[in-house]
Amino acid sequence: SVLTRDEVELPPPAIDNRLTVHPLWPEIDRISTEQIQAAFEGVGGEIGWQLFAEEGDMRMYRREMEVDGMVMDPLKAMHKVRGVSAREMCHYFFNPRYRYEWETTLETMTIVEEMSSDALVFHQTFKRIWPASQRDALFWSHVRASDSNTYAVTNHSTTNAEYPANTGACIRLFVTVCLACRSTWPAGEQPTRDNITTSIAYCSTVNPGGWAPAGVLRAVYKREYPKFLKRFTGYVVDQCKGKQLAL
Ligand code: 18C
Repeated sequence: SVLTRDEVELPPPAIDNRLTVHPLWPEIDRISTEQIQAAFEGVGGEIGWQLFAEEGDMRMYRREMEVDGMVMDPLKAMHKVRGVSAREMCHYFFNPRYRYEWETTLETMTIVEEMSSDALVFHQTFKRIWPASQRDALFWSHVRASDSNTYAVTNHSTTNAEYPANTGACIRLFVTVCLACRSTWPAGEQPTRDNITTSIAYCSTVNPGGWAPAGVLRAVYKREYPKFLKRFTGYVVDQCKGKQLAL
């Protein structure tokens, strides 16, 4: 059968060989492995995680953390989405073609490097939040399968001589994000759009990189993270409607 454009570009089921010879590979492999493992660990017994948003199956927790007066609260969110697979979720999160359609904090996005089919480097600028300076970020993004039902995207800040930090209007922020997804369906059945459920764990730590008023920052967190996760998952469900389930 003829493959559609989407099917060709779905996250590969195994690591792309081109990535494993890239100078960043050891770092990408180590951080992705750590992040994916941490994402699937619960927040239940852990001290310090406080629930700050809850809606339907979505739960968001944060841990208050300040380093030299700068807010760096780690965030952890759990969600369950019916009718889409882990691979589809990660496809829409990783592939830059869709990013402006769901990412509302974005001002500009540039692909700095295409390392392989499963790893890219991005430069992004974000909308300015008054009264702080505008922020930008430079990060690698890697999508991988852990097994046939589990896919994850990890984003982590990096450097590039052609994109130096803090030279223009923007302050460089530092980010570590992981979107880890696992699909399940009733035992003994074939997976379909009607019986598949994907559990999502989204973890994020953003270091604002320079002064930002703590109160404003925490208010932005509280508003923007739930908005992002609801909008992104809704977007993926809409995009997948009428398309064949991709496992
Ligand atoms: O993970 C997400 N998106 C990925 C693809 O873009 C990628 C992005 C990571 C960057 C996250 C940092 C975003 C900072 C945005 C600041 C400006 C927001 C403006 C909003 C106003 C309309 O991994 C989804 C990311 C969802 C982001 C939620 C917001 C997080 C807020 C963190 C604030 C820290 C910035 C400090 C700026 C100073 C503000 C006083």
